[in-house]
Amino acid sequence: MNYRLIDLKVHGDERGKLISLEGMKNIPFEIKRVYWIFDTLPSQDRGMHAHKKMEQIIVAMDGACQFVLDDGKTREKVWLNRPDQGLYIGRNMWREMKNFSYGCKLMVLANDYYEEKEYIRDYNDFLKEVNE
Ligand code: T46
Repeated sequence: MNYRLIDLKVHGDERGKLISLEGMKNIPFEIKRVYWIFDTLPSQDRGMHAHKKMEQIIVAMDGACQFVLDDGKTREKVWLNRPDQGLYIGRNMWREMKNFSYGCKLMVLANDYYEEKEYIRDYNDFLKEVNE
């Protein structure tokens, strides 16, 4: 499975906590794009796609959600609910995002610019791609 949870180093003192993300250091790629997801609802799932080349790190800055990750052979579930943990998802991984808490805030770092044609949004097409 081409994903892993990464523990992020926390700089903390009596004033609070700080985490720094740096491309090719604690993030395993050069960061080309940052986006965030907010105003989520438990009844609304997201994702349902894979990426041919995109690598991403997702951090739950606030709240929680569940990722279902699938490489075409195995399906695993991961909870994302800590601002000091990043979920790395590599290429060719089908993802579904479910069980959002109300107003969950996800920050996502990506190794490339947004390009819709790079998405595989049909599960059968994804299975064809990974089994080729
Ligand atoms: C992913 C998960 C974790 C843009 O115009 N630019 C962007 O950079 C992105 C990410 C999206 N969009 C547009 C495309 C759609 O019209 O924003 C709309 C919502 O995107 P989407 O339905 O793909 O959102 P999610 O939450 O299902 O998936 C997103 C990312 O697209 C995806 O790469 O891995 O978050």
